[in-house]
Order: sequence, then structure tokens, then C-alpha cells
Amino acid sequence: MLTVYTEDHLQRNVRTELYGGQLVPPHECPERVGYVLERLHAVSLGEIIGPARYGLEPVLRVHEPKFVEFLSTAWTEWQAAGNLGEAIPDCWPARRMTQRCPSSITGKLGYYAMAGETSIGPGTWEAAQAAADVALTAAAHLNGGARSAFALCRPPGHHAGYDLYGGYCFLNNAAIAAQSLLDRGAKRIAILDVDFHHGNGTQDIFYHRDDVLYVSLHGDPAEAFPYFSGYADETGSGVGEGYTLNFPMPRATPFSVWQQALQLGLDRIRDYSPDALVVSLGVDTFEHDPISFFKLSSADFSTYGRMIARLNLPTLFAFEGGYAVADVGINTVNVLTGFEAA
Ligand code: 5XA
Ligand code: ZN
Repeated sequence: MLTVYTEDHLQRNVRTELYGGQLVPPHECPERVGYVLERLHAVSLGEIIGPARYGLEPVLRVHEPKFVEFLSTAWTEWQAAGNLGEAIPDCWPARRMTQRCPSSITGKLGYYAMAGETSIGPGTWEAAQAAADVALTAAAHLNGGARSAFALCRPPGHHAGYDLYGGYCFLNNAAIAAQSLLDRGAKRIAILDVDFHHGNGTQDIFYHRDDVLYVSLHGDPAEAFPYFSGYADETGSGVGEGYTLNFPMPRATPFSVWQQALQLGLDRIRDYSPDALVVSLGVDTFEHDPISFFKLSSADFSTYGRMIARLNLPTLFAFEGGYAVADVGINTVNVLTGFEAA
């Protein structure tokens, strides 16, 4: 399997995450990708190539122009305003408040953030753009007839909505890739999100559409981030009704239960008969993940890689979460080798 990767992700190396009432070193750190690369080499998964540059056009197919402009200038504006730390919001347009975007950078952060933990720093925008290019390059590879490709994206993407960032995400790499496949001739794309967290951003972007089926397995939002998205009764709207399928699951969910939900999701994807599959591949379902609560073992990742392969679809894996840093490489690559072995 081809991997697309660029060291441009290193440009995002913020010092702070708001966590447990403290500013701590971010869980979503550059070392995560280092462990994945190390494992890719160890198992000789295949060639690793750099991304092509696609510019903003494919990004603007799924994100609002003013939001993209905000991301591209946020750090400069934050510094110009005399702030000393990294950029984090401190006020949101909550219930019954006006939904107008302020001119102040602090106000803009609140307007565009769906969560407050994610600092913006120098290089955040450049890394986010590079991650989108990684996903687009992997999509181009599928278009060229490949069975599969792995987009080693960082920062991750599935919480980034049409005009929202947060949850460590800025641009929605999986959504950008899915849209590019449609723009190059696909009629239907399925997105399977196996990250522990619900991909509110991906759901948001495609909620009203029937050309993208979104299936997500995740921690019950009553107990897990992003808290305000991911319930089973969120099923799509308008022509998109029935094209969002959420499987929220409780604390300590074991693989035996998770696997049953996955099979139901895979059955729905097979019925949908898509031209290609995009997998939002987060491995924070791991039993030792520090911020999540499912109970998958390293071996379980191989098992579900094989299950996904049985769909027999051109498949793009886009890297998302996973914070048991030293195990992120093994768990991620187990999915890919399981897929290849099937
Ligand atoms: O998939 N999303 C994540 O792993 C980020 C969770 C952020 C929690 N504050
Ligand atoms: Zn996650």
C-alpha cells in the first residue's frame, strides 16, 4: 500500500492544550507520526511519497471561504494583537447570542471554534494545508486505479466542519479527499469513521447530501467529546436523510461489541454501493488510550482491517486520532496490514 507523507506536519508543534483545567503539552503531538513511520518501515508496507500541491480550490469545495481565510491569518492576527501565548478562544456565540463574526481575533477564534482545547501557533496553517494535500494526493492515487492508499495526515481532520475548527482539527482531510473523488467522476463515496470520537465535522459537511454516506462508530456523546454531535437519531436531513449512520457506544465497550457495530456499518456501506471508501482512521479506540474509553487490543486493529477489506472497494485511509503515542504506530499499521492480508 502506498503511503503519502510530508514532514511539513512538523510545522505544527504547539506547546499547549487546554486539558483538565490546565495548559498541558498537546496529546496530538508530532511524535505520533514518527511512530507510524517507524512501523511502516518495519513492516515494509510499501512506497512512501510526498504530496503534490493542490492549493485552496479543493479545500474550498467543503469549507467556507471566510473560515479558510481566518485559519490562514489567525496566528499573524493573534500576534499582531499583542498576545503572548498561543491562540485559544475564550468566548463563544452561545444560545440566544448573535451569530455575527467579530473583527477582533479573539472574537473570531470563538466564532470559528467548536472546542477550546486546540491552540493555534506558528505553522499551524501550513501544516493543515499540507495535510489536505496529503489526503488529496492519496485520492489521486485511487483515481489512478490503486486499490488503496494511506494518507498520513497531521493535523487530523474529522472535527473540522464547514466553518468550524477544534478537537485538534483545522481542515477536514477525509472530507476534502471524498469531495475530490466525486469531483473526478465518482458518483457515491462512503466515509467510515473508526476514530473513538464522533466526526462531527464530516457529518456536518455531508449531512444534507446523498452522494456521501457517513458511518461513524464512537464514544457516546453523552459521555465523550464532542458531546454535541453523534447521537443515533442524527440520520441526515433533506435528501441526506438516511445517509448518516451513527453508532454511539458506552464506556468500556469491548471489541466483541464494537465489531458488531462495525459489521452493521459495513453492511450499510455495501448496500450503498459506493465507488470508493474513505476511512477516518483514528486508533484512540485502543484500550490504553489516555483520553478515550473503548477496549480494543492491538490485535483487534488487524482483525478490523481485514473486515474492511472484505468490502472490496478502493479504499483511502486518512490518519486521525490516537494518543497512546508509543502504540499508535503498531495499531495504525495493524489496520493497514490486516486490510492488505485479506
Ligand atoms: O478524534 N478526535 C480526537 O482525537 C480529539 C479529541 C479532543 C478532545 N478534547
Ligand atoms: Zn479521536
